[in-house]
Amino acid sequence: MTEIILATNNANKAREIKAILGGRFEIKTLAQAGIEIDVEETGTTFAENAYIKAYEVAKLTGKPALSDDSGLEVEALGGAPGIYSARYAGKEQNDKANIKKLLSVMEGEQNRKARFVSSVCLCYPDGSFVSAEGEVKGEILLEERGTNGFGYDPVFFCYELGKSLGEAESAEKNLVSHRKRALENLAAKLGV
Ligand code: ITT
Repeated sequence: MTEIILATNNANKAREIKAILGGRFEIKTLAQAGIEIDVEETGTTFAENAYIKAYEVAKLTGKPALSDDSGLEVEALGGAPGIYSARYAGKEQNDKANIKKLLSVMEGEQNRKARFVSSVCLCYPDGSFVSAEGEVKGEILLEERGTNGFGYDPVFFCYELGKSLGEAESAEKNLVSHRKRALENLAAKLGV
């Protein structure tokens, strides 16, 4: 199996990516590769940021690196928080504060349609890459439901599951999630 390094500092993402692709690649985290790095996300799209993160780690390790840049797009907010999802309530990444801000900004809003987007990128040390995207549609709830998952999962009602992603077991989430779809699209392009 090809060894790839996961270019993420988000342990929840790493867990999900391993559950989805673990049988198809030998996956190592940054820590397992002995690397400490926090790449600045200077891109203007999910795809650009995914490439920036994966290329940096591929260059450093000399091995193929896989990244995920993802976020929540809320229709009534013109797609916000989008690429700023992790830092919506400020630079210190904090899921609780992000949810609190989102619920307050959405107070009284009737249109609660939203989607999660994931852009994944497998980049090689020479800078060549394969990338793919996935999405899952739903609505922003009025309050948190469930404690599973991470990020905005407790306030995202997933149409396909008929429950919030905070109420879904990880195996259920991994059947329909934006990340699952992006990774399967990537795997199809790679023929694995
Ligand atoms: P890395 O850049 O190190 O991978 P990060 O958490 O900073 O970690 P992103 O910049 O891609 O990653 O931000 C993703 C944010 O979008 C994440 O922190 C959540 O707030 C939100 N998000 C993405 N996927 C999610 C999911 O499956 N469930 C809930 N929230 C999610």
